[in-house]
Amino acid sequence: MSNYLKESVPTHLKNNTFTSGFVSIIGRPNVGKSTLLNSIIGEKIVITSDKPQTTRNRIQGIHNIPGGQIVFIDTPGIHTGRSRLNKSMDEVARSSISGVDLLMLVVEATGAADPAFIHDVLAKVKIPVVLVINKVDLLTDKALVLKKIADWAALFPFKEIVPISAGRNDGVEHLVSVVGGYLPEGPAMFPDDILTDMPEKFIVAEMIREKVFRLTRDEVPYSTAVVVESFIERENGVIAISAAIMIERDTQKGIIIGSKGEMLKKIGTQARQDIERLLDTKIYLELFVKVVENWSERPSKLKELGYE
Ligand SMILES: Nc1nc2c(ncn2[C@@H]2O[C@H](COP(=O)(O)OP(=O)(O)O)[C@@H](O)[C@H]2O)c(=O)[nH]1
Ligand SMILES: [Mg+2]
Repeated sequence: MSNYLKESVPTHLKNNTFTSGFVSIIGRPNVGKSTLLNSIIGEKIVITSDKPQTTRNRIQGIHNIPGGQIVFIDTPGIHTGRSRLNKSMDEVARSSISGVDLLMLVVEATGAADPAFIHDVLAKVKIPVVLVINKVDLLTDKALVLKKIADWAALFPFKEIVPISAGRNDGVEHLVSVVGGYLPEGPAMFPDDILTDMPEKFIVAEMIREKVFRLTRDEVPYSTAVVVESFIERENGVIAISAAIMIERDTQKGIIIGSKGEMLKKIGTQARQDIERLLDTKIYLELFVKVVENWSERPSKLKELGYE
């Protein structure tokens, strides 16, 4: 058990080579995968919420370290939902297991070790897997961490087991250096000044979608998609953005708009603050609400929205 707690020296620091690789962040919904990616990148590039299934796409965050570059891939949670969108999300999550150099499997410190899940997800996996036990801040008895490590270690030959709190940015730096130690020699895959492979327009749409997830209830978040329809950089540096919030039913329109437009205003204000922080400039944000019946079941719509 104690070898899981050792400090490992990353390969690229042992010799003078450049290390690079792709690392998928996988796990059940809501365990903190997106929070962890933001914590690693040091900026909010992916959205998070206390509702499961917030993340819908595969999003890469690029992290540069001295002598190396690690591309972390955030994924939707692995689950078994029934709608077409759910299936598409599950496929995205599962396909992220192949074609990468290492898997970071994230679990919650408060949950029990889960043999069925490990078997389902890791049965055929040959690449190194690092288990990340997240949300250790929620454990009242810190000694429990050792028991959790032992329980999970009994289920699979994890290369390392690292307890962290992504929400408090605790242990994340150590986790990254541990992961870096398992990556192969190779050149940088992205320029060293970009944080993600996703276009700004996409991230902006996601920031708006996050506010809908956080501020509305019931089925509304899951019925929402956001499309940035125009993104214009003015000469004074201000960026004018116009975006459509798409929902599936007329009845949801009232919830998004709110009485006297209050909800839409709140969504706009909070999203604008995030976008301004990310793009580091002043933003004008204009939001519309559009009803597109059953978009989450329509293949052509899903494609248009980038989900399939
Ligand atoms: N207490 C605590 N909450 C966390 C931590 N990391 C994430 N969360 C919360 O867990 C919820 C799900 O996080 P998210 O990153 O969206 O999970 P994902 O579905 O796995 O991507 C959010 O409410 C986060 O704020 C942590 O280290 N400690
Ligand atoms: Mg997520």
